[in-house]
Amino acid sequence: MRTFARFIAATAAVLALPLVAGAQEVTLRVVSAFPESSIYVKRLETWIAKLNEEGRGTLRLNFIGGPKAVPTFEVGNAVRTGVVDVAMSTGAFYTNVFPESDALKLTQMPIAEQRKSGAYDYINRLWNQKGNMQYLARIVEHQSFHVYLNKKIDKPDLTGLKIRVTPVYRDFFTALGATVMQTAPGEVYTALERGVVDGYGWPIGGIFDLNWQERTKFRVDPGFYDAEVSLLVNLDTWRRLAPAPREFLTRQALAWEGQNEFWKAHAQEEIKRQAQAGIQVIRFEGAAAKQYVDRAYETGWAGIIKASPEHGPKMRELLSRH
Ligand code: 173
Repeated sequence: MRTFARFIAATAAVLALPLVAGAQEVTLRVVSAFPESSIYVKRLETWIAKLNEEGRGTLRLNFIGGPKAVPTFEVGNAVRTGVVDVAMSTGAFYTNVFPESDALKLTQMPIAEQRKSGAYDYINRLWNQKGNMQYLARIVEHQSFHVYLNKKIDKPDLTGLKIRVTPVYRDFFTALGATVMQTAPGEVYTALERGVVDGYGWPIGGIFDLNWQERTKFRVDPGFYDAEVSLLVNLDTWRRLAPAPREFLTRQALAWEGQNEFWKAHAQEEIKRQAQAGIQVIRFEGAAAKQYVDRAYETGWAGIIKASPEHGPKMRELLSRH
């Protein structure tokens, strides 16, 4: 009996250990909604390696993998329910959790400014309430989106073209006359190869990561919006974290977010690389260019406001250049 009591006491102590501050290293499970060959995941892995090195005894991130572990459009729900603790994703991939997520593509000021203006706090409260997520850091910005095509156009009109989309581009490309088809990034190459689509939406950087340059003839300029990729943490996990690992994770995430100037240079390199790969630029100039970009924001915000009459207008006010 005494042995049994001791066994119970010992078991309880072991189970209680992670709750005791500083008692044990905490391990969190991380997934990516982007494929493992993408530059976003390369940077994620570099960040995790450094974090694990510096976080010995405090926090460890265990990278489970990309869409083979959790499919792209399921990652948001996996974070919401706590199936995973941390995810790298973009709002367009979890509109099935709450539709406001897709508004982050429409931000017209850097994340550093959003943190100062109160926009970040508004976003994070919404992500807490509607997604059961902590919006930890935005680790991609300064990357405009573009339409890439295999058929030539000479004005902003996609009538008769089938274009691969995510929610990012749906309203804009539809307004331009396109027939749209949604796929995860991992299915773009096959869709191009089989001629199922005549083009696709993607940021200025990253088309080489899955060899799409082999199946791309044109890029349309100018770009529009600003690609957003962020780190999300399940809110229960976040609240359960002891102060030391939570502060450590916050600091590491902010340090990564602070490196977003990288994306400006990367955009320039990718433009050169696309030209070298033979991708031609279809460029709208002057008033046509302005009209094109204005149309992108108008249709983008109209979509967000329609889906969220409650938060859409406030988000537009907080996230637009005035
Ligand atoms: O898959 C996509 O085209 C998409 O929505 C996206 C969003 C952010 C970065 C890269 C792609």
